[in-house]
Amino acid sequence: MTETVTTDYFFDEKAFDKQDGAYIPLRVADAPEKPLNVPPLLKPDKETKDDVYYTVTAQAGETQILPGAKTKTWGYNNSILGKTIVYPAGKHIHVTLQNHLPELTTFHWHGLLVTGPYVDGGCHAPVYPGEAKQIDFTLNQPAATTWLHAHPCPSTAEQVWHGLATMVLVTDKHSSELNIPNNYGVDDIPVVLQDRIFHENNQLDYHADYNPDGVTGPTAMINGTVNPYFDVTTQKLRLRLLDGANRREWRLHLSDDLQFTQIAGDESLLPHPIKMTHLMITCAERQEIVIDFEGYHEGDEVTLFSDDTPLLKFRIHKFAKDDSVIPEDLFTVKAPTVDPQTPVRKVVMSGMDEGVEIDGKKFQIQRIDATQPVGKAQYWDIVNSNDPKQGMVHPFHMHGTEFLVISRNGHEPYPNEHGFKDTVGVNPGETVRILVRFDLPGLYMYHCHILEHEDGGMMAQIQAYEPDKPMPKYKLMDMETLMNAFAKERGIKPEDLWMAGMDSYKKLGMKM
Ligand SMILES: [Cu+2]
Repeated sequence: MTETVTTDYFFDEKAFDKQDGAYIPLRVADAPEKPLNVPPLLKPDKETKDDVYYTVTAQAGETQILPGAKTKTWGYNNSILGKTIVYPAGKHIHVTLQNHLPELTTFHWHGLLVTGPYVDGGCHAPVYPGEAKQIDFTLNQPAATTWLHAHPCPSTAEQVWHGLATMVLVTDKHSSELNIPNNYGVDDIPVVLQDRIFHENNQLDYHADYNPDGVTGPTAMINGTVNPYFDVTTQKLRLRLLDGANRREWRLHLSDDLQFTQIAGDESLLPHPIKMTHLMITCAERQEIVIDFEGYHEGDEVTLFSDDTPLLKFRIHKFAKDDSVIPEDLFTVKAPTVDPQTPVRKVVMSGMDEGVEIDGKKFQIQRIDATQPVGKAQYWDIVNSNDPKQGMVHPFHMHGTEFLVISRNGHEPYPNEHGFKDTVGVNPGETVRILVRFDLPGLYMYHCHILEHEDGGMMAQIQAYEPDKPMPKYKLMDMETLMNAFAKERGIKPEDLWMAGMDSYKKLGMKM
């Protein structure tokens, strides 16, 4: 086989976010370099042969991000972001969700195949301040880098901006036996890509920075660290990249145009490793890459960039020679078969700014937009109807399923899209066909993962049902209850409440 190395970003260059009005370019912060924060692993409360018990606490704190005053931030079992959670597939997992924040939140397991709308932690599953909830589940899915983030409507964007996002690693026997780096914190590290604006005294001010097309900031923050470096002590290093930004896409490449290898996407390893020099990641996507520092020596430095902005520096130390080869066969995708009678479902993401919609409608918390029988695969055509000249890439995300990317405008998907995914960037004017099967009955959300678009109504809900059983009725949240709770928690009248997504409905004269 001839070796192919991809040297472009796959995506249509004209659709990159640079052209959009909301876009703020990155620049290097005036702050000293600091070691990359590698979050510790969350320790289980208890573990037996078949069961694991965890407590996940959403809490407020202060974090030294920039020199001077600490920044008020939120996190999970930590002042910002969180501890990294490990869920072994097949074990019965029990989680206590505690809310020590001053306001309600939800705990959304982005990428876990768990039932909605409650365990999944979307907007129907609030945990109020001072309260705790218990959930439990068993994961039947391949090893993957997933994540936990807040998902309360219409305040997902603001709560994530404050820091509520952390990595959740699903592990299994197959992936742990492969010859790829998996020593957490040493040769296998999380890299959460985010950007922020810091105001007076290094504080965040989401309301001041609000933009309906997504909030960006000039300062890159990696795992909560500004101007980070990582001490490399092994020849090979695995990065678990997560675009945890509210709206920014990242166009990643290394100094010296150093080649790297992508081994995994959102929901699984890739069937085969893909060699590349450039990689674009859109909101909420995960890409795992392995960098080989062969040829570099103690004292050298390799830099990860987005466009021209350095994000993370790798300081090379002495390492043992590593001749291991990444296996050519990483993962076998078992694609579900589609009954030829099943029609193709079309989903249209339209609009920008306050006008964003799915299928011509804004999200309504009590409206179920679609149904699909459990176990029955269906093609979905995801259309981004934005003008190809001025539109945005909308990252389309689904809860409760892992899908396969079948085609882009009728052509082969990008080479690094052949594993299971839960989020796919759709170029303006493009139709992406995906293959969707739900294995668990429940109510699930699907939406654009630009968080301000999601809060602003570019979101819908689908009920996956068991065809031979009566349709379950779920107890759904209503906006009035949520708004009254937020107002009470903030000590203000409901009519004085400002929440990001509200603006988009108000501007169009609509009720949430
Ligand atoms: Cu969008």
